[in-house]
Amino acid sequence: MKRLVTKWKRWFQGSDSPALGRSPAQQRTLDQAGENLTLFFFPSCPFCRKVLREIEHMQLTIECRNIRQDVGARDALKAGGGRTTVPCLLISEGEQVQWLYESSDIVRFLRAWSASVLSG
Ligand SMILES: N[C@@H](CCC(=O)N[C@@H](CS)C(=O)NCC(=O)O)C(=O)O
Repeated sequence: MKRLVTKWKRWFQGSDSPALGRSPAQQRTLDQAGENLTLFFFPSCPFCRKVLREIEHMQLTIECRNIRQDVGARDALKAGGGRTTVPCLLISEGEQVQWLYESSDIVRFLRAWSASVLSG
């Protein structure tokens, strides 16, 4: 849902991410790479809001699953990550998955990840 909202907003605003100096092709590359990332969160969590603000600011398209609304998401987080603490970023690279907890680590990862994706 969040992914759709972000895409719709970008379409409505009529451009990709001019403030970030990205071309439409770069934005598409980033959106595609973002399919390997999933954020587990709930809206009233301040640490989650910090990460969501960063995602919005960087105009990333990442699936965000609200564990308070989606029992399947909560169960997936518990089963995969080992606990239900949020925020948690699921990073999938082929067969390998990493469950990254800690909001500051997630923000640091997202900044480095987007720079790396865009640098090819
Ligand atoms: N130091 C962590 C704090 C995360 C945290 O305390 N999250 C709370 C929600 S605001 C939580 O998930 N608590 C429930 C639990 O740990 O199971 C961060 O910066 O991400």
